[in-house]
Amino acid sequence: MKESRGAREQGRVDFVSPLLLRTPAPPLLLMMSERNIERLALTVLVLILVGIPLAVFGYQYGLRPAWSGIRTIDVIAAAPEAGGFQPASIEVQKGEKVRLRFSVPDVTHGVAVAGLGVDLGQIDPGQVKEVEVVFDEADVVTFYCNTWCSPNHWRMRGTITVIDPADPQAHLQAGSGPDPVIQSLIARQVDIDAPREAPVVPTETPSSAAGQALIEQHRPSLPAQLFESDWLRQHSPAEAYLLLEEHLPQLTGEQRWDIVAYLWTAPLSPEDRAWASQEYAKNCAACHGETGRGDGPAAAAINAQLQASPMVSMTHQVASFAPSPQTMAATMDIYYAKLRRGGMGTSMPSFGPIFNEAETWKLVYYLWELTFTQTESGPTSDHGH
Ligand code: HEC
Ligand SMILES: [Cu+2]
Repeated sequence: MKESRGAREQGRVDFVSPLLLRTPAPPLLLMMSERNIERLALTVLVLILVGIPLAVFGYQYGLRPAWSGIRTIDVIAAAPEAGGFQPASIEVQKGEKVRLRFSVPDVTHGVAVAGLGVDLGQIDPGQVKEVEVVFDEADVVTFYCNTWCSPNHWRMRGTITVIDPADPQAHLQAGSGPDPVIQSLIARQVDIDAPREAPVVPTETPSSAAGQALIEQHRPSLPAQLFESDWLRQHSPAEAYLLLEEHLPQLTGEQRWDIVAYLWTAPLSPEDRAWASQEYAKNCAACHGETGRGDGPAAAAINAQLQASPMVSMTHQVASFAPSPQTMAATMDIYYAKLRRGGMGTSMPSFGPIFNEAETWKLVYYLWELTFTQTESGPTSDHGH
């Protein structure tokens, strides 16, 4: 009996078809035993199953980066309990183009890079998203998750250190100068965590449109401070209300609140409102609620934690921006400072590394819009009407 070559190498003959013996030049496959055909089939299958992904992988991670000349930095984006961003600190050179590629193993996250306007949107488990970026300045830039992913969500941050080879210390100085607003609060000895209680609170939803008309009508007798942005940032709505009471005793309480509502919501332009409402929805609403009433889905758990904590002197719950003795005694610069610094062990995150000064102001103005556009029947006051 004639043995096929493959079979002899295996040292045994399994089966040879009688047909084979008569075929003068049998094709390779037909010359093999059935067992070896199985082996070949298996090899081909393994090649397909492993080889193709390997080729794709090799292309993505080996060839493509090498061809494009762009360094690819792979970052796993996992919830903080599962390790957060890995790696969480990245170093790049000033002017270097890098590809940041985020993959998500656990739950949906959102990835944004502060200061660059880069927002990759939501990334679902198993999905990969990437962005090519160039950093022009020596700096320390924060990248962060902007989709609520876990109770520790706001800890999900990482940094990109941009090193200038010509000045390797430059990134250490970048953006670390004192914030003039916070300096001014300190100089005026304003404790941003202290309890606040305004003597006056609106009882109806004020109308900023009516306020604007009243301002035009009474312009000559209105105190000049109300048109100075520094004064407005450093004083509370209640203080403005009382100032109006002093200068324009003929107005009703409601009319004074209309004027205050106009002054506190006027700084926000339509474009800024669009930006701020988007960022608010992504970064704040989970705690503060969609309309700023302190009732976001994450609020209950945080409130329970705050109430149980002996450390917190002032706030025992997620802030509501509804008109109240607390909000009517708040100032724009207190909100600004809270946003930049964060709370003191209260779960209010620090947004200093994420939003720059101008962006922080937009968010602050937006909060006042939330305050003055819908009044919930809050505490009433004898000054109110
Ligand atoms: C993880 C929950 C959480 C998120 C997210 C969050 N906050 Fe807060 N925030 C709190 C808590 C709790 C307080 C109250 C304690 C405090 O003032 O530190 C607070 C307080 C504040 C205050 C101070 C209010 C006052 O009366 O002094 C401001 C302003 C504020 N948040 C704005 C924001 C903005 C804007 C965002 C989004 C960019 C945001 N917060 C995101 C939990 C959160
Ligand atoms: Cu998250």
